[in-house]
Amino acid sequence: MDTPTTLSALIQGCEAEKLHLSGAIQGFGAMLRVTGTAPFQITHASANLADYLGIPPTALLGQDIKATGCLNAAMLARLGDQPGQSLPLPHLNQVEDKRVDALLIRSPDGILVEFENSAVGTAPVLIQELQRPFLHLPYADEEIAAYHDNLVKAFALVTGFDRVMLYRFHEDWSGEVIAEATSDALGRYLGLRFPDSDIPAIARNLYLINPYRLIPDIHAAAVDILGLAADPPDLTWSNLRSVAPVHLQYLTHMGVGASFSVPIVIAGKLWGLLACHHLQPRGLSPDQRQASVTLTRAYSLGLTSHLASRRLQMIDSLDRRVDGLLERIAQHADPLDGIEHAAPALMDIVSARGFALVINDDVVMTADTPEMDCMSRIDQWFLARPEPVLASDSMEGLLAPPPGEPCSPSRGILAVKARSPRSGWVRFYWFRPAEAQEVAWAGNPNKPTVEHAGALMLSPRRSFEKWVEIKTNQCRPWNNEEKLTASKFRSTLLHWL
Ligand code: BLA
Repeated sequence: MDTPTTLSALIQGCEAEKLHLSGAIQGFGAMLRVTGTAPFQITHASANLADYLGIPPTALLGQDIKATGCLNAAMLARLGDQPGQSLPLPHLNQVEDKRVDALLIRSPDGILVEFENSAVGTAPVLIQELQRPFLHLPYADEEIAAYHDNLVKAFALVTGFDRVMLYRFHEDWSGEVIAEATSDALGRYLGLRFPDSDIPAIARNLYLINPYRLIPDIHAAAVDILGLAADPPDLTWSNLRSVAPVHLQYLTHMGVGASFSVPIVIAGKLWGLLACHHLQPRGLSPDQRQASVTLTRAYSLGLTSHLASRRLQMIDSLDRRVDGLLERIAQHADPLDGIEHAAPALMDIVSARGFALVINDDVVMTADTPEMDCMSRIDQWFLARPEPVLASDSMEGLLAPPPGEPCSPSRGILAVKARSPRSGWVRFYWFRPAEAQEVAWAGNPNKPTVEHAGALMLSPRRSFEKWVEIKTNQCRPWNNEEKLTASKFRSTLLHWL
């Protein structure tokens, strides 16, 4: 294979990593893989099995499940047959007075059996009490910050981790810490941004399947899974799956000893994460993990209701504003005349600083717009594009910009076209000038590489200190509400044309 020479090639390589076929687990448990139907044969066993069952893995490979001494076919037969379904079997007898919890997990290629030492002496989590703040659904925007804070505080109580962060994904999959519970002595990540490559798509996709990811000791050696055949078992649904080395390096650079994260999924999409760090190694009992997942689900219900009501309010006010505006324009006998009069209001609805309307070869331009020659090139180009609504924070940032010399490259554009039976395509353009944008990153996001023996290698950045990027070649980003306004403007316009 060629050695990758660019950052994007390196990241692509990382995205191709098969996390679920690592062939190893973390040492806070042991694992067996058995074939899916009775008689259940053990095909794989982790090298540390003796620490949990008192039996070496080689003594079990190829044997029937009852050779474990604590599991039998009837227990395994109770497991559901959909991939990902699981069945806990707590407190199985092990050697002498020690006990293990087993978890059966249905996998596409068999059943995974995960063993962990039963938690002893841990106080039960008082979930009712902790859940109470989430029964009060946040409605107003002012309430939402407190709602986020309640979650990180409840997590800190349940997990005892040194730092609990609520991490929210942006549209481009970079993310931002929007609430944090930690002590000042540790420094804060609150308000800082992290690039999308910190949590690649392969890792994000696993969050849609698994309710949490626990890494109790980042320095613990991974434990190999031994098998009758060489093919590794599918660990997609495993809680014990070993950790990608690049991520262990990342956590080392952050000074973390243990990590625990729980996804927040809204309408089937990953919205954010609870990311918890402990400086020393730290495990969590099944009770603590379950309580964390339950709290996150309660919180997600309130968050969903808040987001839905905000969206409804927004659509409602947007409807009224767009209708009002088009009515004003229609009062004029000549719509072009009407547009000229309504131009300030037209710019206002999406906070633009320039506006242009093109019907056939007639152009009306107001305030801060590109030069006429540039405008007509942009117009020709947009006419040929398939999308009826287009938004970009810079002309340069467009996927397929107008051909030829770039004109007005750093100006932001929001464009809409609608077909009129009489005049053909009617094109509306809103513009915003470039404006310096500050983004406070946790470390320089452009530095995830090192050179080693002349080759470029991916290595998570070493510093997570605040690093401010100043973007000068784009406008203040068009937000969702403004993009929706443009779409709404177009659909209302279609009724009028
Ligand atoms: C996984 N990266 C992760 C995970 C998190 C982060 C939360 C899930 C595993 C876990 O819970 O620890 C990132 N953690 C963060 C971020 C914060 C945090 C952003 O606390 C901020 C508050 N990582 C890199 C690079 C690559 C990479 C350059 O920095 C490669 C392109 C990969 N990250 C990477 C991989 C995983 C990962 C492969 C999956 C690890 C696994 O599950 O085995």
